[in-house]
Amino acid sequence: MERTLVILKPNAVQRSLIGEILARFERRGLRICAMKMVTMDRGLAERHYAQHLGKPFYDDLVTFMTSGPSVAVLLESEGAIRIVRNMVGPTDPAVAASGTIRGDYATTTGHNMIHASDSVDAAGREASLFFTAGEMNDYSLAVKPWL
Ligand code: 3AN
Repeated sequence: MERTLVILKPNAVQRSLIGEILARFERRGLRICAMKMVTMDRGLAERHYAQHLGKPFYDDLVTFMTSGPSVAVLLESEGAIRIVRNMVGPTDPAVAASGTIRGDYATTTGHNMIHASDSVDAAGREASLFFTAGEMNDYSLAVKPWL
C-alpha cells in the first residue's frame, strides 16, 4: 500500500469544489487516511514548496497558497502516487486532458487547483508537514476485497 498527499488549493475551496474533487478519489477506491482544512502560514508553504525556492513563480505560489484555507488529504491505495498524479493531470492545465482534475477545473498553472505528491519520498515528507502520526487513521474500507 502507498500513501500520497493531496492539497485542494485555496481556489478549490473558494469555488466550492471540495466535495466534487474528493468524490473522484473515493469513487476510484482510494482510502482517506487523514484530512484537514488548514490556512497555511508562510513557513508551512515554504517548507512544502522548498524545492521551488528561487524560481520565478515561487513568491506568487507561496502568496497564493497562504491566501485562504486549503484542504490537505492523505490518500492510500496500491500505486496511489501514480494513480492520483494521473487523475490530477499535468502541471499546466492547458495541456491537461479533459477528465483530469486540472483538465476539468483549471485554466492557469498558477491556479491549478490541486497538489499531489510526485514520489514516495515527497509523499512521506509532505504528509508529515500536515499530519501527526496520530492523525493518520488506520482502518480498512469494507469494499477493500473488491478494489
Ligand atoms: P506539480 O504541482 O504538477 O507537481 P510543480 O511541482 O512543478 O508541479 O510545481 C508546483 C506548483 O508550482 C504547481 N502546482 C503550480 O501551482 C506552480 N507552478 C509550477 N510551474 C509554474 C509556472 N511556470 N508558472 C506559475 N506557477 C507554476
